[in-house]
Amino acid sequence: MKTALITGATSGIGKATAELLAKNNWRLIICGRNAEVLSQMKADLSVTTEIFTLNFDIREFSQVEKAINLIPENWKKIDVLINNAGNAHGMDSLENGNIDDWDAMMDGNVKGILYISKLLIPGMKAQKSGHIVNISSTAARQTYANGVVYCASKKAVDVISEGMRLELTEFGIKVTNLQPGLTETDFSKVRFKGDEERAKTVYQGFQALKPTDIADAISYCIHAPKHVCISDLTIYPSAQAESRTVYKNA
Ligand code: 8X3
Repeated sequence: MKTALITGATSGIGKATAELLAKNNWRLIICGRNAEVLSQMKADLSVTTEIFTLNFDIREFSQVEKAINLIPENWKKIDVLINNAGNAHGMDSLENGNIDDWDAMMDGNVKGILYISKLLIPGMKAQKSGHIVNISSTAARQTYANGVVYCASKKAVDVISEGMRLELTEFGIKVTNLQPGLTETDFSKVRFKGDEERAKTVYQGFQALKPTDIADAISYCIHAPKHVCISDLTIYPSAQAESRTVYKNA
């Protein structure tokens, strides 16, 4: 039975991925900031598989380190790390940008991936196998006005994925960089600080991706044969060609 560690597992793409992998017989270490949701998920998913939960904020290295140190011996062989945690905060021009929003995006989307990967890579290298799946975004492919810092944080994920591949391929570790387009989760609600009406406008008039669509893609990548590495994967809703138009009036 293989083990996957999923960050940001309590909602959206992370939760859908945990649910799918649990069904497919993976043991899961599910991580997130919401202790209540984590324990509910543990109760629900333990019916089908073994679940270990880690409650921490990925933006704080000391918390990440403390959490990783809590992983028991019999859970230490991690086959797949899914770096899913991340969010957009605010939608502003650079001159009007909120510094706390910028810090939250850089700390969560960029440094969070670095922190947890730094701590788990040694184990993967020692076992000479592993797979790291980094959830980037189509925002890394095309910058849009008023989302520049978010786009930059996701561009950084692309670069980190490429760098990981350069450093880890020789150790039998695969790296997948996955760029989802508009996916209907709490993403826009968080970006617009709880403004549900504004969040809904982003997904109006077309069928956005569902978190389960991305979970399916992650599952495809991590179930590929040993000699196959899906290195980069971009997924748009069929109705989306780019993001600039979508966010022009958001
Ligand atoms: C999510 C995709 O286009 O909303 O990262 O930035 S987009």
